[in-house]
Amino acid sequence: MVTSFTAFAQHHSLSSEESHKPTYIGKRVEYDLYIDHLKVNYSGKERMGLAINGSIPGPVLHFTEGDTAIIRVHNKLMMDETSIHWHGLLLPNEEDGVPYLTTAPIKPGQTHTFKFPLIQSGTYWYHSHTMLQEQSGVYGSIVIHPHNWKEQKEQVIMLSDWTDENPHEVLRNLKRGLDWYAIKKNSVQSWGEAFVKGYLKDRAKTEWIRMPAMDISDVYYNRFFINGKSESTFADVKPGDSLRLRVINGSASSYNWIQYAGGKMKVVAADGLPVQPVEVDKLLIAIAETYDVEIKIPDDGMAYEFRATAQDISGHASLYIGDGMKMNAPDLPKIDYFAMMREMNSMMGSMSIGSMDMSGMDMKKMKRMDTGKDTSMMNMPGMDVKDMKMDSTMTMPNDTTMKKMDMSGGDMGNMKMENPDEVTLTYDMLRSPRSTTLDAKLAMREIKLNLTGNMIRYVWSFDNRTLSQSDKILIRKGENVRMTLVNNTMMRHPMHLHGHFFRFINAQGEYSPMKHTFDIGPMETITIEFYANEEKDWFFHCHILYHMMAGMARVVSYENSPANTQLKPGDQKMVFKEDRKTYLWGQTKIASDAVFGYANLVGNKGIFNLTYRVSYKNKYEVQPDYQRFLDKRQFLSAYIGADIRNTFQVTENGKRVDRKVGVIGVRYLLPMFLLSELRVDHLGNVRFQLSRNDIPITKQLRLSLVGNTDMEFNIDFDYNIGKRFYIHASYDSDYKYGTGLTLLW
Ligand SMILES: [Cu+2]
Repeated sequence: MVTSFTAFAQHHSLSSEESHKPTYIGKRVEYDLYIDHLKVNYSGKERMGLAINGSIPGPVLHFTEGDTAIIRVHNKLMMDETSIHWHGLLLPNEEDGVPYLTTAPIKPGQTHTFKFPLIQSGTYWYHSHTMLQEQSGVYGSIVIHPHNWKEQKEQVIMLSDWTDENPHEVLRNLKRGLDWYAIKKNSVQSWGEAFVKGYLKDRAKTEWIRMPAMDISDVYYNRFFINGKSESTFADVKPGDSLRLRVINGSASSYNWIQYAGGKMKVVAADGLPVQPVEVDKLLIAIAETYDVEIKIPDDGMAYEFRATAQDISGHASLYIGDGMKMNAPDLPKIDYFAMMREMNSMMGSMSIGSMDMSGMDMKKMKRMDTGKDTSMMNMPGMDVKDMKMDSTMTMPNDTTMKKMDMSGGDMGNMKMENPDEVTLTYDMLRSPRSTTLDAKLAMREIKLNLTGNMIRYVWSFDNRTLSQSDKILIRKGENVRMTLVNNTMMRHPMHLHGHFFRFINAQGEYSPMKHTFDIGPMETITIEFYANEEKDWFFHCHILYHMMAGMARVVSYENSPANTQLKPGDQKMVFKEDRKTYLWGQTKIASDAVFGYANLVGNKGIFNLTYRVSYKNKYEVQPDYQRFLDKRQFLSAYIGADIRNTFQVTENGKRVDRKVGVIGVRYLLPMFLLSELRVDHLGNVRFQLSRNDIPITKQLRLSLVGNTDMEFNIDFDYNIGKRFYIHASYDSDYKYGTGLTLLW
């Protein structure tokens, strides 16, 4: 521990006297945390959440630097094990709280005692690292005051997102590509809307490159919270007071825009550590980051709003500071999704269309687009320039100052709200008070990782491998590590390294800030560096809970480490199994002509498909197959199955056209999401088929088409009337017209 402490003090923000203080000088500070089920009602519907000591979020844990924390975590859950990870804290590996990786899982009814010295100060948080428990409420904040803390009024601001759905259901819905979230958020980007708004060509372009309609975030949330409430008041202030807000983004998958209606916010710390103060009007806080900001309470006695808005502007939470008349922060403009789409296309304009896709984007090609940047990008409504930044190697001037410039200044109608002098925090404004350079005499280990993902199948990964498909990243104690991350996806990812602070290399050079979590935008390259002064295994992952669970994680492992004393042999296999879940879903149509639909059992590499149709005239058909993906992008697959049908149809020469055949074939996803399929049955009959599912004609209307060389075809319309329900109408070459109800299950 002393090694870590010294290294930490040397490189970071602790003063030199502090760094010589022994580690265990403080008090023993004890907490008991009881994790239990809790009935909640946030949106008019009663739901089961998970709480710590009966509340969401859990209690604020207060410490002073140098204290020893003794925290007993009691699992009161009926069936499920749990865990607590201390996010951003430097502590012995076994205390890090990642179940099966560093720490034993806490079984139902068990108590686990954590004990570790606090060798740092600042704003941190804690949360369950078991499955999706964090989304249900298992999180809370940590405040560690420095020794020389000058008494100052302060308040913790814990941000979070809440869904009425079971989080496992959310993940399954993301995997299957459920329309409902986009419909609720108005981000469908239908062909009809594209036509009306003049974006038809842009819509076609994105489909041509097999890119699904982009959204800023994946999930639809019922509520956003500050300290567990959508709206609340903090009245313990007087005009003229200065107040330190310790802002923590404990959301499962929501970045947040932060605004304060009463004036500027002075950013004084990032991820717990002090930074050179900088005054801003607005900042985007990534998931799992923390910022300390100081505000001044205006003299007029009004209650000014501190607001946290989800980055996709689908909702916000408010804390009114003061008890006077309420003064609101300005609404942020809605996202202009089509403008975003056009900008994305223009970035890709110079690339050979068709060779591009979401997952396997070729960075060499991307780099050639350096010059593709023009000023229209700067003025683009609905765009965040950082989102558009292609690569850090881009040669445009002022690249760095643009990095996080906020262009989400949306539709023109709202422009009056925009203040040209408004300052939005960028990473490049974060400056460490001290030099953070590493000891140049040490060897530097270079690690390169591409962030990759398959949006269509919702598989997230590094270098196209999920956690379960990958090995540990090996490093050695005593060396420097430089990680270069290239985001090849069209989404932001908040990356978190456990147990370490790293230099986040930015425009401040030698004074680059120390962080434990950083945001990486679409197509962006980020470099971090740290002195490897630990031992054993540490988790490194995207902090979007659903991305982590879908595979976007690695284990950073110190070679030649002593054995972990908390784990049983084979425990770590559990960690590597996390993303290997299979999902079952399907669709059933109850129509005037027949009952039909499909069922899918889906894994990372393959799918069991079953399609079936049973008519009321005793006709039936059923086609089971197993399909295995063959390429990185998962466009190409091979399958083996059967085709059994009994339609009692007779051809002109009196032959029944029924079949009972075994089939093998290949499927390939063509541009425009046209699924082509070539198969041969065991009698030697060859069939070629083209299909396209779920073309969004309007926000709620979907069209699906199938046709094949056996002269069979089907046209199918579905009109959305609820999360899992559509009204259905179709014409089929065999079954003719039909209408009814579609149910997704
Ligand atoms: Cu992610």
